[in-house]
Amino acid sequence: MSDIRIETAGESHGPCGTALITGLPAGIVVDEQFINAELKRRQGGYGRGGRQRIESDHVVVTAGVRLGLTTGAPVVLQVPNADSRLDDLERTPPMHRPRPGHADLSGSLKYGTDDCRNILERASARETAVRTAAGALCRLMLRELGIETFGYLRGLLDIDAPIVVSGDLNALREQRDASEVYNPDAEATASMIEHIRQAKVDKDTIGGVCEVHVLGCPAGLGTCMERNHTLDSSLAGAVMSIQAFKGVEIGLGFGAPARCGSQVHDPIEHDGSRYTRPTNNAGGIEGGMTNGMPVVIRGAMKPISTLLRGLPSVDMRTLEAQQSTYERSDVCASPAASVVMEHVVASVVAAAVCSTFGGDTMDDIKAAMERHVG
Ligand code: EPS
Repeated sequence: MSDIRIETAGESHGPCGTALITGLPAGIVVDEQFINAELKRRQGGYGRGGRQRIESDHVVVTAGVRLGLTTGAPVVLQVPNADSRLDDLERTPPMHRPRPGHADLSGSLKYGTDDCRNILERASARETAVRTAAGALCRLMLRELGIETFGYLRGLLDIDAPIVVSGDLNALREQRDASEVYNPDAEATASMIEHIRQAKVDKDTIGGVCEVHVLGCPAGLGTCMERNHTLDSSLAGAVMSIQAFKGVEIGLGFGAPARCGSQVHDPIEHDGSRYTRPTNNAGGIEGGMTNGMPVVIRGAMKPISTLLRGLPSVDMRTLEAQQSTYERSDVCASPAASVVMEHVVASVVAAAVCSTFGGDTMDDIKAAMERHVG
């Protein structure tokens, strides 16, 4: 039984981000163009800062792939940083005034220093570039198995603009990608852009709610046997690991306790060939396992903690009250976070597929899935 694991390394202004992916089956077609297109999408979105004009993210595959196919060996992916300057003390000086909300203070206390630079470099959301690349490789695997993901920015501040994810997924993707905030709805897009523009004027920042749908999952991914391996706990843990994410919901999520059971649980029907549900309040997961309906998961991203006007803080050398340091940053990175979340979710689903149907090769997995579905 294979067990996909992804580890990353790299600093925001180091030479590159690196992902080590173990447990992938042999035979995944590694379409680098697809991975690069997703990296480009992650760089976009209204509200991004100056860094994205410097970077031109692309993947470099350095292990585990031969002649365009995974070999079953550990895969190493890298995303180079154009803005590499970690040891240049003039351009990357020590930082002593931690930003409330960032890892600066906790990390500096943990590692016994009053220079927040080491921790902020590693905590930076730049790391999500290589995590997206790893997730895109997992998506390539899922696609071959008929499993598709779709992520978008559902809302921010007072805007909640859910969309129905069904029908022609490619047409919906085109609509989403034409939006500067990655929401297919034109009216919602305009309102979100206006909020972000105003935050920029106010020297403030904005978070958002990202939603990801996974379509085509067979029933039974995940488990209820070992509680720490339920699919919902794995998904929640992975989504919460994305920088600045503070909340996760599956299906109705925090809305479920506001309703009685008869208004929550999705009736079970059978159409002669398969079980169906007229509703999907469970978000496709019951008992820690997929139930055959689309998996629907939301993540709440807090506003970026780097504010142009700073926030009340303390200089760690003198312990005097000071405004936090301003480091170049984004006003809103939630559109990009929706891309990251889509790929993080894809990695978890790919791992669940491998542990449920796993073998050494894609052919093994396909055969096991056919037996299961058929
Ligand atoms: C980030 C700070 C900014 C963002 C960065 C996340 O980087 P810089 O300090 O170089 O301007 O641009 O995000 C990315 C680089 C990226 O590719 O997403 C932070 O402090 O988390």
